[in-house]
Amino acid sequence: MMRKSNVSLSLLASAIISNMAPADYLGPSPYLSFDDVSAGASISPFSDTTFLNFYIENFEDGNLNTPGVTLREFASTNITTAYSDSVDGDDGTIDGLATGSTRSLFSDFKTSSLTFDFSASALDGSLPTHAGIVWTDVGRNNGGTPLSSDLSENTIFEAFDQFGNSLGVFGPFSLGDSSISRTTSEDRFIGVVNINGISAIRISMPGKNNWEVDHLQYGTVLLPDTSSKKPEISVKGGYIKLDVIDGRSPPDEDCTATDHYGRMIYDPTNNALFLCDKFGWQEK
Ligand SMILES: [Ca+2]
Ligand SMILES: [Ca+2]
Ligand SMILES: [Ca+2]
Ligand SMILES: [Ca+2]
Repeated sequence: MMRKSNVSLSLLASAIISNMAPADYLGPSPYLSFDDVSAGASISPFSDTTFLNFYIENFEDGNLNTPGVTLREFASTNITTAYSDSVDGDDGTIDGLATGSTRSLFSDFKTSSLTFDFSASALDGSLPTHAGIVWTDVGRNNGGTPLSSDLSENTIFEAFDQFGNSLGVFGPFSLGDSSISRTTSEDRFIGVVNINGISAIRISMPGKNNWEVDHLQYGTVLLPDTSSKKPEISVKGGYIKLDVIDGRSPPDEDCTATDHYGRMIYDPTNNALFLCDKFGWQEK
């Protein structure tokens, strides 16, 4: 599923990124749905944010195919539905379980990290300012219910800025329950906000190869113009043309008040430019 809210592409041009605030990591927080009211507080911290663009990949179509993101490692959605551990609400009901054919992204006994790289060119020209993912399950390596040691300080999160530099390692956190049967009260959102852009996020379970995530979500906010830019007038392909006054000076009374300062007029007979300042008309 793709979800997109697009305010205006033209607004993007006015987004000036000048604030150098550091990244803010979010979570881990309970997550049963992106914004279903019946999930109470267990929703995305991004659900109230206004974005220029925003996407959620819930893996229900079996693919990672929202725009502007690729997965660095190999992973799969082909986990049997007896164990596939989706976000609760993807089956339509917030009931403590991910039921039916709902899907997640599975490490497939191959990887202990999942790194999502973002591409600005596919996202209206800007990297995401907000990105997160929902951790949904861990089992024992190569299959079975987790050992108690599998549930302790097992998960870390890391985001990377617009240059690819790490914004710091977040965690480790102790996530998971003793079940691999699609329970959802264990599910946790982890995310990051970095207004200068996020080039990648990585969620890792070091040493683990049997774990799942869901609801990859990312978007870009329109930032207020806090720069010191001055208004300018420019004329492209033409001329700025002053009024003319022929062979005489402009009237003194037209250059007496402070809001007259800066007035100009041209005298072609004497080839003179008159500029009004606090001393009156000055001939240039
Ligand atoms: Ca799902
Ligand atoms: Ca459910
Ligand atoms: Ca779960
Ligand atoms: Ca579990």
